[in-house]
Amino acid sequence: MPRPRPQPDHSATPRVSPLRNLPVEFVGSFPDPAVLLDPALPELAFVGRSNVGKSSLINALLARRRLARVSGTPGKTTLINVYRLPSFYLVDLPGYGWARASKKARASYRSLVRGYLQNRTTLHGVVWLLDIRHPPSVDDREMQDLLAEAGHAVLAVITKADKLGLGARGERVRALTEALELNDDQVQLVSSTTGLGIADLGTSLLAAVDG
Ligand SMILES: Nc1nc2c(ncn2[C@@H]2O[C@H](COP(=O)(O)OP(=O)(O)OP(=O)(O)O)[C@@H](O)[C@H]2O)c(=O)[nH]1
Ligand SMILES: [Mg+2]
Repeated sequence: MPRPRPQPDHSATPRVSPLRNLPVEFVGSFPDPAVLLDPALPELAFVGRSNVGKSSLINALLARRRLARVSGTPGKTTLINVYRLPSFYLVDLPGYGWARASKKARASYRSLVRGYLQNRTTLHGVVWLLDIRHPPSVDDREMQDLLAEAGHAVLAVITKADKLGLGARGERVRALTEALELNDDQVQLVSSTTGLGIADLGTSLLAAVDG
């Protein structure tokens, strides 16, 4: 039987991220969730399990290849990394759920991320990343509770779409949306590798800091 020919992935046709032409500057890496940023501007925080693709997504949104450090080794980032755009900050929080982390490292992670998400008055929205291939983990559930408690606007971003075929993608997005009790308009599918969804996400982020 002839095998079906691979179809071009039209859904991945890149449009341009509106963040790509904005000047951006790395502000620094901070251990203190109460760090004062000068000037005080709205912040958008990126959270998700280690290796989910946070740093890759920040690079894709800003169209900078190596601004945020992408690591093959999970659990390396234990600090809050801050990037300044003209009218807001992007904040790359350390990833959770690194299996080999020590008890002490986990506790310090928790207090850093909790402290940041619970007390930050300049935080305008949270971008919560989930890998398309995995059901929500125990740590994802803990983050879900923390986000609900903190009451921030949350945009769930499902990452690494390119790892699955088109049919499987739709199914996984539906399953994750349902499992995490999200609204459809809170969910954005992306691939930092192909550019899928990056322009739409950039548009949503700009709206979140402007609104
Ligand atoms: N195929 C594919 N791989 C990706 C994508 N995004 C990230 N990756 C890969 O996933 C791995 C982890 O990516 P990072 O961006 O470092 O993930 P992170 O969430 O910042 O990880 P930590 O900083 O350790 O929490 C790297 O090997 C990336 O190249 C994607 O959209 N598609
Ligand atoms: Mg990272």
